[in-house]
Amino acid sequence: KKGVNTNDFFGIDSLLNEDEIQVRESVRQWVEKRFMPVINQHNRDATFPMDLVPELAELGVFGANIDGYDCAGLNNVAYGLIMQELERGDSGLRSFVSVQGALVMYPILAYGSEAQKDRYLPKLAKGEMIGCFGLTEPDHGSDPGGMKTRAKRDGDKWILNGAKMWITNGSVSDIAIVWAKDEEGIVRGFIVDTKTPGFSAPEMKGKFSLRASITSELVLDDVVVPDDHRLPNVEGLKGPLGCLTQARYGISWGALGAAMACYDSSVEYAKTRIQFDKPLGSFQLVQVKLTDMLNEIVKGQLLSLHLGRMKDEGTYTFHQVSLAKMNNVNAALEIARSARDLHGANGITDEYPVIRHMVNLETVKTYEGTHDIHRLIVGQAITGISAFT
Ligand code: TGC
Ligand code: FAD
Repeated sequence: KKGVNTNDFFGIDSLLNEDEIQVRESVRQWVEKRFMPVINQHNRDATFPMDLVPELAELGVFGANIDGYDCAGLNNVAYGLIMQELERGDSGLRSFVSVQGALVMYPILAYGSEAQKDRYLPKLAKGEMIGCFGLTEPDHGSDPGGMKTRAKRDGDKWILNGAKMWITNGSVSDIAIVWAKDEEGIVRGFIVDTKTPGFSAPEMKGKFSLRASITSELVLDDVVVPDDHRLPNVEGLKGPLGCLTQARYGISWGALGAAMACYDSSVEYAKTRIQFDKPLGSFQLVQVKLTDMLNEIVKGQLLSLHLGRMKDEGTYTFHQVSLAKMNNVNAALEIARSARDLHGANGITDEYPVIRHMVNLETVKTYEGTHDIHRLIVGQAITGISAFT
């Protein structure tokens, strides 16, 4: 007997327009054809396939929800579907694209001068320039407001000193968006050319998660930055936090892509792996596992889709984004763990994608605000009381 097609179990495609579906399919096909054949080797070697950057740019995925500046100008649902399909491949691939778009292009678009937008956005869209986002520090992760990195004004220049840690793409970037406090303690954003003397970005080694992604420290030792490289239109912590809202939105979709890859592999495995003379999928406990996976995927899709529509209308809040990131990443991690279990011993090898997604999702649960930080952000929305101060 055949089961029903669970690719779109809840008919959610009927809520998407043709353009959205087409974008999703073209990115899915690209990931399948160009990325899947190389991901295992990159994951083993702890490298990112930089040679694919021009093709990603050609696909239009960098800053895809930005209008103008050679960007694709897609709506936020199409953008989310891109994140989903990239992370169906690997969280490191989605990370590369979401840092470039949500954490580098977005702050330039939202807080930059016209000259900065003209100078950087088209090159970032075409992948001719790569950027990173430096907020986290060795001693300040969940509490970026405590950052120690300093920017001291010196005429029409600023002198930056400090260190950032866990910075995606730091070692392969041409520019870094660096957040630092000025002498009055006001957080400001700077576009730092990574070739500037005093700037270095040593790669961090030894990761067991997000291996196919470059993670670096940023060291700033008397780095001189002209004032026209400061982002003029924002000050305070809401600057970097506003960027995180963009990236967290994309992650809420992306995590579902990783979950779908684990679910698809599990369905196939359950149908073909025979134990006790029967396919695994005939056992009730295994069916329940598959049902729980599909259940969470469908709920997460509806959450992100509605959030995307509200984002397009401009009616969403960052608390809603926190809830979606929190829920979908947690669900994806549970799905990946369950899928790993269902694959038995095979589930610990990279012949199947599940263990790679599972360990990647441990990072996704931590970065862009940990699961518990998002619970507290929502808790603050509920009670009106901050658990942080
Ligand atoms: P708090 O007083 O709550 O807020 C300061 C100001 O910011 C505003 N705000 C936001 N604005 C936009 N979006 C958000 N998500 C915002 N959250 C807060 C807030 O309204 C306030 O504005 P104003 O006008 O009153 O000044 O600040 P707090 O210090 O108490 O913050 C606490 C907390 C926990 C919410 C915040 O610091 C936080 O989110 N912590 C988590 C840190 C984090 O997510 N770091 C991520 C680093 S980047 C990264 O991980 C990239 S991974 C990329 C990849 O590879 O994909
Ligand atoms: P901590 O803040 O030390 O948290 C440790 C634990 O304590 C967590 O469980 C947390 O939930 C809990 N905790 C903390 N505060 C509270 C509280 N008030 N109440 C209850 N529990 C609490 N950052 C960037 O700026 N740019 C990047 O590109 C970037 N890329 C990353 C890539 C990778 C692979 C990783 C792993 C991280 C990356 N990060 C990046 C950093 C990431 O955002 C931080 O790791 C994250 O914000 C958490 O900070 P932390 O690791 O210092 O953990």
